[in-house]
Amino acid sequence: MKDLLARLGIDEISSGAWIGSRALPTSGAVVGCADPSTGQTLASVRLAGPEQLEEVIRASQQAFEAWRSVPAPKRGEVVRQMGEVLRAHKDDLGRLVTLEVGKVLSEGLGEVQESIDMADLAVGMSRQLYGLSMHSERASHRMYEQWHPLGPVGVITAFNFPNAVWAWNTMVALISGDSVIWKPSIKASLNALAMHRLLAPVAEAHGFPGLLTLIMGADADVGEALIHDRRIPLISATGSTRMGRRVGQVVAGRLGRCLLELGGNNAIIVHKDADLELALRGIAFGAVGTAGQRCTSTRRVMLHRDIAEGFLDRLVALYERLPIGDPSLPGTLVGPLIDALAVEQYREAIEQARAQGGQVLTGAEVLDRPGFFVRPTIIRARPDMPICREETFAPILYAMVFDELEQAIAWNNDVPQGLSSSIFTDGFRAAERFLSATGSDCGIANVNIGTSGAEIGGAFGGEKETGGGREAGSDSWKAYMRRQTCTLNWGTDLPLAQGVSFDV
Ligand code: UN1
Repeated sequence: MKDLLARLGIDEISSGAWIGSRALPTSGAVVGCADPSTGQTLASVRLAGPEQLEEVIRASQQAFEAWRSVPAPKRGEVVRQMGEVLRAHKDDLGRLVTLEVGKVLSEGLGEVQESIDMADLAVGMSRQLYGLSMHSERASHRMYEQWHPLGPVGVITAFNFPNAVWAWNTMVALISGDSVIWKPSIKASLNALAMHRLLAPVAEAHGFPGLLTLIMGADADVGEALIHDRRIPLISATGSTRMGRRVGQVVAGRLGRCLLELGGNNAIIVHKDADLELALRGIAFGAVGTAGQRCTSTRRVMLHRDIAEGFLDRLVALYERLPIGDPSLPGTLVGPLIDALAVEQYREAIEQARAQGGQVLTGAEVLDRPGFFVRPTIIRARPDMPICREETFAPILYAMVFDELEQAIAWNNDVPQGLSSSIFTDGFRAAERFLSATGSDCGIANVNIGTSGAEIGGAFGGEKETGGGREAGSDSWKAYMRRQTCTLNWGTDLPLAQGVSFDV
């Protein structure tokens, strides 16, 4: 463990503020970063305050002013080199994800792969920042739109994807010509430090030390100052709906832009004609993978009455066989929750579910061992139970039984969140019904695939209280750029649009 941290440049106490490879002196509280499998402190960070943030914003702005004039494909080349650095360190970075946030190793490595994929995708995008051209209504006029760099982007990330969610934003922001200020979750500081210390030197080697900056500090001062700052035209925030609501309100108050990726309450519908083997595996990965701590984790499952009871028995049996334990060991499928607070929230949600009439079918147990391990839980529930409308970041699955597909679709949509959704069916009609305009209201809708584990090529995000943002693939790059509509007159007359005459 010590070797791993040393290889990744993580000291016993690191600064909480970085401009390129330069650590700023900080004087805030020293916060320990713990291994959730043992509760032991791995290393610490001395938090930054508003003064360091000011320095970081200035450096970021300065970097932006030069970087925006670098041709986009050349910016792509810098991002390509970052991808190469990630490839070379994939194993160490994946292990660090496992060590600090408790993902099983295959998921830790998968997360770094997601960042590598983002770098590759962004390199391609850097040659495709296309605009449209339109026909002007005026003779000898041409109209088109083009996309320009936006400015320093504030990227706020959550603990659960401490590597990839930053990459979704940063790789695309960089090829778009923006600089990036990263404010990670304090619960995943070491991952942020490792990524920053590996990739900032790549930008620095090209003459842009302020292109990547990192600030770790308390939400009350550093976080608030960051979202209020008018020099930062875009804040991209991933995390709880409560956090996103605050960010959204503050940024809207200064008429800035927000890209929000917030809570989910994702459901899988298992229709009577489903391939039940696939459904079992899809639900298990969705509900139990990452110990239920993905925004895309499956939280609700709706089973057609014809298959419900037999299917639930099999699901319970599968849950009871799941290997729980040290996430770095091969074979483990369920690692720990992130911290004691998460365990408390798991306990509370189960208590509320019981009080609201839910029946625990399996799980509902905090393991008596060091670290923050809990047993994946299935609760027979009714869709109108208030707890089923909330996102609890833990492996708790609410199971409901439906008679008609219409009912299941209505339940799928009847929650405040709108991130991901799935149906398992071999029926063309049911699948298309689910995907139709009056079907799932979520940003992601899958057939015969679980709710989590999206590929980066698509635009990722959701509706309603999930915040409406779209990140990663497709045309998500547009959020990181400003659109300019240009009309050019190459004639010798000055006709006005809409037939207006103004003869002077
Ligand atoms: C998140 O939990 O914030 O689709 C992101 C998935 C991952 C991303 C999850 N690719 O589950």
